[in-house]
This record gives sequence, structure tokens and C-alpha cells, in this order.
Amino acid sequence: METSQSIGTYLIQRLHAYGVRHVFGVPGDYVLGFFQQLVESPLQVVNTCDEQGAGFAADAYARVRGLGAVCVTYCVGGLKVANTTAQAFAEKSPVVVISGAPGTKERVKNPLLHHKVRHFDTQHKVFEQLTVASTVLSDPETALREIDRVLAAAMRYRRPVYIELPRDMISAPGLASHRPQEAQDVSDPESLGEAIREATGMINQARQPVIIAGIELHRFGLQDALLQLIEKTNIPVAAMLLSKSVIGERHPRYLGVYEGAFGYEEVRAYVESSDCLILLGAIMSDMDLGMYTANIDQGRSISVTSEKTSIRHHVYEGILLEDFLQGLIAADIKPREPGAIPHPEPPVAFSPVPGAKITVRRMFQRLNAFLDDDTVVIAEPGDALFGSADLFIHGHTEFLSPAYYTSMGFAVPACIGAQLGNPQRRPLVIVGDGAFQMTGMELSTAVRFSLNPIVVVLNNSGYGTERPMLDGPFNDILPWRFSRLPEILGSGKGFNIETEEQLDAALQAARAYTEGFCILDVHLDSYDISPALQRMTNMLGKRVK
Ligand SMILES: Cc1ncc(C[n+]2csc(CCOP(=O)(O)OP(=O)(O)O)c2C)c(N)n1
Ligand SMILES: [Mg+2]
Repeated sequence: METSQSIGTYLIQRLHAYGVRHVFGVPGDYVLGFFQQLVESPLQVVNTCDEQGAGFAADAYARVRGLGAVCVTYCVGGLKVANTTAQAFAEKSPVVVISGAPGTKERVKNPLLHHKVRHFDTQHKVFEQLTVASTVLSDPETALREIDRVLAAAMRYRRPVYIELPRDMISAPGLASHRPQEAQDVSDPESLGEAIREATGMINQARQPVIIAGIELHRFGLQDALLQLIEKTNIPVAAMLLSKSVIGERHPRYLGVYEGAFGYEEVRAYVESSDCLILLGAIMSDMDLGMYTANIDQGRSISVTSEKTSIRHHVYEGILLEDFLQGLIAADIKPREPGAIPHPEPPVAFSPVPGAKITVRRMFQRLNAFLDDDTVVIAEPGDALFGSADLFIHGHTEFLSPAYYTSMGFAVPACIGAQLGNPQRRPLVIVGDGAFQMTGMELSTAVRFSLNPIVVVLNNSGYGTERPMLDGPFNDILPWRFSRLPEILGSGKGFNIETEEQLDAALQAARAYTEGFCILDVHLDSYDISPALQRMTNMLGKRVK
């Protein structure tokens, strides 16, 4: 006779099969049974200070590892990860949201059970809007199949999914005869063949083809395939802000970050003078396209994402991004002469000017010289992100930032997910003082789990990004003594930084100290912003007034 597995343990087994080793979350009575199952499983529970921290950590984990999971209790926890799940949806990061819920038997007669908002399905309805697939596991007959369906959707679309576990279902046996199903999508061979032929012809006839490598290449693990295509054809490649580090930035065919009028003029001019743009997995957001100052003509473009393939104005159905990329690698594309192209300036050795007060520009120069092969940079929205666009990232997927959805509060919790997801990389977190005040106390979780991020706080006394658009007391915040957090957390090293020399010394000390986190409180003038942010706020300011 076949033995049946419980619904909860089956979910754990499937997450494990997809490479998940850590689950981030905060328990509550509706989900405690599942936490117990997790503790007894090969997955490690990483309980954070707050659910939002867990949600961002799971998102970062998914970005570096391919799939992440967050586990919370009903509504009070679940609704706190609505924002982080929205970000994962918008930026195509596959996070499995697992929420406990009142048991199916507790729901009869519609009692007012604690944490209920309006109806028992209110939370599920919210998450239907924020995920690519969702399910409430209320029927043991279908529960295991539902788990397979929802996880397959997360992998197919690289977007979040929602699984609600009524508490009386956690240990309930699923169907004994069930076998795991992993839906394997395939491209339509004729459609793919025709698209590759049209693309090959267009590329071969082009004077100056350029690849724009988008975020989906990270999400589908296609960074090496991209490299193969570039090395075979010598076609130059630009990244976007969201996809930055899709290719190691020292590669000789790398142009830099293309972001319309916000980026470097040479990159913009080179990309926009191309007669054949090959957009691979790109999200065309205002942030990535310099508030739509970018000039991309569909009539000169080949554009392929997990959702749509178009070549000039022809649309092809049924093509997977990975198959298209492999098709291009195999196609008869004639290699180009590797002529001169724009290329980002490599960092120069930094010599601190004695006594000089630190500025945003000099801080980023110093950070640039600090990066090495083992660093993953996590940049928070704000000037941390805009200034980081110029950092020279060594390896692929060593730069993480929510550059499209731009929710503050991502970077510190993200370093927990990023370092647990890939322990070979030490996180360098670049975060504004305002954003740090939202989720920075998750450093507590980093300490508990023996992580050692280096956190650089851009302390400009408030919401610097907003000041040039419209200033007022709403952009001011209470000054915190960030460098004294090690006293509160009982671990780590803090540095108070006013000058170039102090920054230099602190970074050297941080490199040498690997036993715990380091926090660098970098005091900047309230109105000192990076040149990239200056260009952007000039444009945005015109819209809010
Ligand atoms: C969750 C969230 N709330 C509000 C905003 C709007 N917002 C964008 S930038 C910014 C200020 C960020 O301040 P800080 O983190 O100190 O970085 P700085 O702008 O000073 O570099 C705000 C409030 C946002 N992006 N995300
Ligand atoms: Mg600030």
C-alpha cells in the first residue's frame, strides 16, 4: 500500500527539489504547525524581526538562487508582505508566499476569528492581484496537485505565487497516488525557426547591431548563454539599471548601462544609432528608459521576453526566451570585427585627500575601488541606487536593486537573503538613512544567522532624493547614531565618517573584519547628490510642481 504524505511536508519536499534551502518568515498560531514541519525538515527557518524583512529577504534569495520562500501567519503577517510580493511581481522575482489561515472546519458559520479582515478569503483575493498563481489548500484530494501547479507557474513566469494553508490541512494526508509534476513548456518549433531566420537575416544585414540585456536573463539563469552569444558574434552589449551585472562589467564588449538621457551620453548615442537592437528579456520601464527619454524604434528591434517575441512589427507566438537565445547562438550569425566601442571607466586607485570632507561623488569612487570578485552590491532606491549605476561590477549577478518598483526598505533585509542564497559573496549594502530607518533593524537577523554584510549608510539627514523635486519638513528625519548599532545588537563594528580619510580607513578595517557586520555612517551634505540623480530630479521636479 502507498503511504501518503502530509500536505505540509509535500510542500517542503517540492521547495527543496527546486533548490530552496531557507524559508524566511515570522510564525503565528495559524501557521505554527508548518513551522514545526520546517524545523524538522532540511530547510532552515530564518525568522526575521518583521514580515516585510522576510519578504525582501526571500525576494533577494530568489534573485540569486532561482526561487525564494516566505512564510507568514494570516493577514497580520500576510498583508505585511503584500508590498514585497508586489515588488517581486513587478520585477519578476519568483517568491513563494506561504500563509497559514484558519482551519476549514473553523470557518463554518463565519465566526469572527482573530486576524480576519472582512471575509475568510480577503487575503487570498489581495494576493490574486500580486501573484501569477495562487491557491488555498482546502481539499486534500487536490492539494498536492495544486502545489505542483502553483510552483510550476512561479518557475515558468519567474513571478511570485501564493499558497494558503488552512491550519487543519498542514498535517492532513494528501493523495497517496500523487507523483510530482513539473510542467515542461516547449517552444513551437516552426514559430521559433522562422523567428530565428528573420532575426539572423536582420542581424547579418545590420551595420551596427547592439544587444540590450534585460532582467529576465538573470531570472532565467541565462547569463552564460548571453556571454556565449557575445563571444561568438562580438556584438556589443548594454545592460539596463534593473539588469545591471547581467554580464561582468569588465567584459570588452560591454558598453555600460543604457538608460536614455540619465546614462552616459556615449552609451546612449551608440545604442540609439544602432540599426538593429536585440532586446533580450528587457522590461521597458520609465526608470530603465530614463523617464522615456530613450529612443527605441520597434521597426529596428528584435525583442524577446518570456511573454512576447517581436521582430520589427512581426509578433511570434509560443517562443521561450531560453530557446530563442540558444537558437541565436546556434544560428549562422557572422562575427563582427571587435572594433572600438564605449566602455565604462575602470576604477582608479583612490587616494584620500587629507582633511577633505566626504562627498557623494568621492564616496562612490572609493566604493568602486573597494569592489572585488567576492562582493555582491545591494543598492537601495534613492541616491544609493543612482550613484551605484556607475559602480564597476566584477561578476554577473553581483548587483541587486529594485530599480523599477523602487520600494524603500529592500537593501538591508535583502542582504540576508543574498548571503544565505550565495555564501560565497559578501554583501556591500548601500542604503539611505531614510530607508535604513524603515527596515535596517533587520541587521539583528543578520547577526543571529552569523552573516557579515558591510552596510554603508548615506546619511544626508533625510529624503535627499525628494528635496530637489519639492522640499519641506516632510523630508526631514530624526538623526540616528547608526555607528552605535553594534552596541544594541551586541555584535559588529560601527564607523562614523566625515572625511575621505575616515572612509578609506573604515573600508580597510571592514575588509579585515569578517566576523560580523560593519556599519559605516557616512555624513553627507543634505543637498549633495550624484550627477545621475541631479539629471533625474530636474526632470521629475517639473512633474510634481
Ligand atoms: C516604501 C517607499 N516609500 C516612499 C518612497 C518614496 N521615496 C522615494 S526616494 C525617498 C527618499 C529616500 O530617502 P533615503 O533613503 O534617505 O535616501 P536619499 O534619497 O536621501 O538618498 C522616498 C521617500 C519609496 N520609494 N518607497
Ligand atoms: Mg537620505
